[in-house]
Amino acid sequence: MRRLTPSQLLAGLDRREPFSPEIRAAAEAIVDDVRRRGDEALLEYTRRFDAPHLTRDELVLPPDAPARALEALPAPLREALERAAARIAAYHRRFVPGDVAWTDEAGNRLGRLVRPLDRVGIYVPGGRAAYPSTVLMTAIPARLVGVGEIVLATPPRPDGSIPAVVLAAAALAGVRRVVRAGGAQAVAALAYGTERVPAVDKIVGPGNAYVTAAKAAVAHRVGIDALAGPSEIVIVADDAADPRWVAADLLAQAEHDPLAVVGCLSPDGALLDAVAEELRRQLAATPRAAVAAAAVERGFLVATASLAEAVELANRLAPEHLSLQVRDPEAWLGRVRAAGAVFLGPFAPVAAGDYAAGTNHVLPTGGAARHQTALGPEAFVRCIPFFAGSPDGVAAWAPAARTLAEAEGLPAHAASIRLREAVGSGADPHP
Ligand code: HSO
Ligand code: ZN
Repeated sequence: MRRLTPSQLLAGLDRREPFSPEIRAAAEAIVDDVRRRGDEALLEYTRRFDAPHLTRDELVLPPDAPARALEALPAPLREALERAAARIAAYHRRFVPGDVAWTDEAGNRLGRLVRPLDRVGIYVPGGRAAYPSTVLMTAIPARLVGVGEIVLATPPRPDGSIPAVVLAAAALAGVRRVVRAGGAQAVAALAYGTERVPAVDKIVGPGNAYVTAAKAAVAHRVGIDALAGPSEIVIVADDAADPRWVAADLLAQAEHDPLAVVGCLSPDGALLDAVAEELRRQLAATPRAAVAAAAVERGFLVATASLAEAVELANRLAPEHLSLQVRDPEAWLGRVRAAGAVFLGPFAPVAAGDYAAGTNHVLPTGGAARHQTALGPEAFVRCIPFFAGSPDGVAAWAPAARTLAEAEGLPAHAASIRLREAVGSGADPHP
């Protein structure tokens, strides 16, 4: 870990672009190709990058595959998925938006309809890891608002298979259509549709740089969630924090990615020393040391003048995960202005939120928490404003609207308004 002062930390914030120009070009070429050649291109790329012997008919799994995987899953794993799913659903249910309508003082009706998206694509990363938790985090909020269909895309393993635990999570979350494809080719198929893959309205879920670049390339056509970068954790700690627990939480984030951003801010220099020592110890013993070491090396320990300064610094970073391991975390919560998600106290490790606390783990990274929100039910709806005027209500809006139309030099606007004013006042609108 690097020891930095607060100003060094802010000056050296090397928040990288989520993808390089080379990756952008490669992803765009794949997107174009899949757009033009459909399943044929999708299959070619899937064979080249993931499963060499996959056939065209295997691109999409039979609709009962998730349910069968769930049936066959060992009970402890099934129960863990069910427990996590129940907690995620219970959390997100509270944020399901609904229609709002009212009548103003003049008798006009106003409001906003909320309608679920028809079809959503969720991208679940593959590679060496399997992320059933990401299936739950993306599909459950979509289901809660009534999305018509969820299409899951995930890269197959070399033998063409999809991990059973991913399929089982899909079944629990109500997903029946699973596409065996990943990378930019999967994003393109979801965005444009192919013979076997239906086009969706929005694509969500984290992926590697190619996936992210492909999402950016199709963003004019479908909705996308945040452009995900490497995982991040910032821990604000005081002398009440246990350095072993702080180090463990830093390491848990570091094992995601050599580029993960991990850091601890504290007014207590002795605590920072202890965290550094613990990290060395735990890193030596952790199975994923090869991945974690790089992130830890680039990580930061920052001594601040006060706890208030540490929290303020965290706001400036707007990290994906903010962990407050301080004496009275709730008292500091009010000062948090920008973070993907906040974890309070020693018994709220970020890993709780990764799986089963209930909060979502698809969170804005790279400082996007300054303007973006964790994935949730709101991400899967359209909000449609409506206005229903009445003759008596015209006086409340028409003079102001007509005056502004005239000021903008739009006489046809003004004329359309005047017709309504004439009825409202009882004068003949067609003299
Ligand atoms: N910490 C990751 C989510 C995750 N962790 C999935 C384990 N599985 C999000 O930054
Ligand atoms: Zn994680």
